[in-house]
Amino acid sequence: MTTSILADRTRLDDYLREARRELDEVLSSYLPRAIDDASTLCPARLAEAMRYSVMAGGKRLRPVLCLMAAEACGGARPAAVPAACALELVHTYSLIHDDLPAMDDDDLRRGRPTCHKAFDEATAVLAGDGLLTLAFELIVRHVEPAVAAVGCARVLAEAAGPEGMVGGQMADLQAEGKSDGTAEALEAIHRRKTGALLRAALRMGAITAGAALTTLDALDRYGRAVGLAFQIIDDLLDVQGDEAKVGKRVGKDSGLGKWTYPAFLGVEGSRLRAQQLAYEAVSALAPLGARGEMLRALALDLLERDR
Ligand code: GRG
Repeated sequence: MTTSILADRTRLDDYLREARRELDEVLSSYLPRAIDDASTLCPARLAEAMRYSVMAGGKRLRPVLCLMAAEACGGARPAAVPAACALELVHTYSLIHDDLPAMDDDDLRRGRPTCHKAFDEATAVLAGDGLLTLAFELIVRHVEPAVAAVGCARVLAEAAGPEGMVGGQMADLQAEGKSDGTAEALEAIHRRKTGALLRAALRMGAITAGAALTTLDALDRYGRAVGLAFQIIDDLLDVQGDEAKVGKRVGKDSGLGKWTYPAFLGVEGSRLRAQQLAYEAVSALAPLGARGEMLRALALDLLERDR
C-alpha cells in the first residue's frame, strides 16, 4: 500500500469513528425513552424495541453519506445531522420489517436476535412503524430552513416509498424462484430496494448545504454507482462472508432461489463489476474537487468491506 493510500485510509477511519459517535449520541437523544410514566405517551415496550434495533451498532452508512455530501457541498455538519438521523431510522425500520417471518424470516441482525425474536412480531411491526414516522417528525422539527425540511421530506418519501425501497422490496419478493432473471432485471430491483435510499442520503445532505444543481447531479451519479457496488458486495458477503463479522445469517439467498449478482455474474465477475462501479463513482466526483475526498475514500473502502 502506498503512503498516500494509507493516509486516505487513516483519515477515513478517523472520520467514520467521529461521525458514528456523534450520530449515535444524537440518535439516542431523539428516540423515545423506555419508561412507563406520565412524562411520555410512548409505551415503554415500544420505546425499548425501537431503541434496541437502532442502537444495535449498524455501519451508519446512509447518515455518513448524508454528512459527507453536506460537507462536500460546503455545508456545516450540524445542519445535516437531523436529516442523517432520519435516514438511519428509515433504514432500521426497513431491516426490522425485512426480518419478519412474512418477509425474509431472519433471526439474526447486527449481531443480535432480530427485533421480533427479542420482542414479538406485533411489537416489531409497530417499532418499524414508529421509526418510519419519527423520521419525518425529525425532519419537520429539526431541519432548517423550512425549504430544506420540505426538500428532505420529499426526497426521503420518494426514496422510501412505493416507487423506491418499498416497491423494490415488492419486486424482489415477486422475483423469488423465477427462472427468467438477468443481471439487468436484478439491477432494476436494487436501484429501488437499496439504491434509492443511498442516493437520497447524498441528495438530502446536499439540500441541507443549499447545493447547486450541478453538484447534485455529480452526487447523484456517485450515488447510483456506489449503491449498486454496495449491493454487489452484500451479495458476495452472503456467499463468502463470515457470519460473526457480517452480523446476520450468510448463505441464505441462493438457498431461497433469490436473484443475486454471484448467481448471474459469478463471484469473480461480481467483484470486477463492483470495482468498475466504485471507479465510476470516484470519477463522478471530479466537479467537487478536494471537497469530495471522504466520499472518494468511502467508495473505495466499500470494496474491502467484510460486514
Ligand atoms: C421491508 C419496506 C421493507 C424494505 C426492506 C433494504 C431492505 C428493504 C431490506 C434489507 C435486505 C437486505 C439485507 C438488503 C441488502 C443490502 C442491505 C440494505 C443491507 C443492510 O444494510 P447495511 O449493510 O446494514 O448498511 P447496517 O446494519 O450496517 O446498517
